[in-house]
Amino acid sequence: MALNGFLTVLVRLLSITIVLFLAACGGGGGGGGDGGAADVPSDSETLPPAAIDCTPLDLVVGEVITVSDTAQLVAAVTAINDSGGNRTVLIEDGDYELSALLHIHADNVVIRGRSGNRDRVILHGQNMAGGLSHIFLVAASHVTIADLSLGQVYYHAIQVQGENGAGHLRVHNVRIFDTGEQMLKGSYDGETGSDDGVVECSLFEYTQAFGPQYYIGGIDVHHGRNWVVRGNTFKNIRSPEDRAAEHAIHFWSDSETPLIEKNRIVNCDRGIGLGLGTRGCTGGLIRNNTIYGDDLGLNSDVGIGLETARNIRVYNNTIYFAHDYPWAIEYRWAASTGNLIVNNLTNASIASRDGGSATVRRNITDAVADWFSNPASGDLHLSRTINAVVDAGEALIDVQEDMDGDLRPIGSGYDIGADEF
Ligand SMILES: [Ca+2]
Ligand SMILES: [Ca+2]
Repeated sequence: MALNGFLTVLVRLLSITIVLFLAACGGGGGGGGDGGAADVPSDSETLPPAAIDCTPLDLVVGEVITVSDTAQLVAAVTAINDSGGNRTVLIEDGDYELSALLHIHADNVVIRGRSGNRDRVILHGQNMAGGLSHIFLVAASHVTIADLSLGQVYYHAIQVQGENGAGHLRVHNVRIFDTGEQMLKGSYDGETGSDDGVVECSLFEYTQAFGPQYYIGGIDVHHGRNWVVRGNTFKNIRSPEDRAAEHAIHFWSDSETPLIEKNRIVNCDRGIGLGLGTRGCTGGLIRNNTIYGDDLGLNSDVGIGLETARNIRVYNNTIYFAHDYPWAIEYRWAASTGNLIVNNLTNASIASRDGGSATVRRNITDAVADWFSNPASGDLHLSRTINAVVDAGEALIDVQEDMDGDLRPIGSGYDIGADEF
């Protein structure tokens, strides 16, 4: 067993080396699209595949403070700030209604539910129309929030303030629900944003079929670099008004190199966005995500949108619309260049708009519902062997796994879309 595992890894490494060698020699790739080989992004090495461990976090930093009511929680955060950080707060199961936000401005802090069951540790305000503005306002580095639920606020459940030096936020196994604006906000001052965030294994949802207004979104980061967003679910982030909501996952205002993988997006107006208008994003990898939209949205919009986006890789995503928005993936504006869109499975077009350019190949854009296990619930696993899809993709060094963490075959036999069948 151990030897087999070792040999598998060895064979993989050798194969990767060969693929890299071939790529370096210009041996990879078919034709098509309006980009060129010179535009191929070169930062593959910085984004290795990584297994996602969604079990409750077993992380402690410094002294541990355990709290079991709101007053103790507020006092613990004050004590952490006063002591200069390096502390852990463990929150017992319970309902914690806050009347003021929790402002964290000391570094190296862990705040997490003690039981590990996020549904049993609920920090909340009054409602989306008033009362509490945030749960957490983070102006510090290396703050971890895990294993709890956050909701019922006027603005954001978490705001990480790049303008105040915040970076290395980690959000793990958190449920965020019913916020008046974007659920997790990364803010900036025009120059300095928050970098190196990790958001994983979390659920972002409105508990009703629509949010409270159009100015809502899931993760909304301005000017952030090197974020990782993986293994999350986003539901019902959509506008009740005649204007679309922001994306479930959105990096813009000169963000750089996000890794967005294995997320499931269901019934959100817009799925994943890199850039918007002239406020762009450079670098980044979007792989193995699934996006489903039913026909109830009032403003159903793009699945993956690249705007003023450069050198983005969009690989092996599956997008199915039950609504009639025409473009599953779009790359928009003349400033969008060097993008690579390969092995995606959709039932709507992949299209340039307003002069955007990309290399587009090996995608399928005419999927039908019964190819998928249970599209109405957002489950876009393949239901059976679809000949057009299975073993029909291009082997990609950046996509060694699928949405489930199953290894993809070496060299050839890649399936198109997020699920290796
Ligand atoms: Ca296969
Ligand atoms: Ca699979």
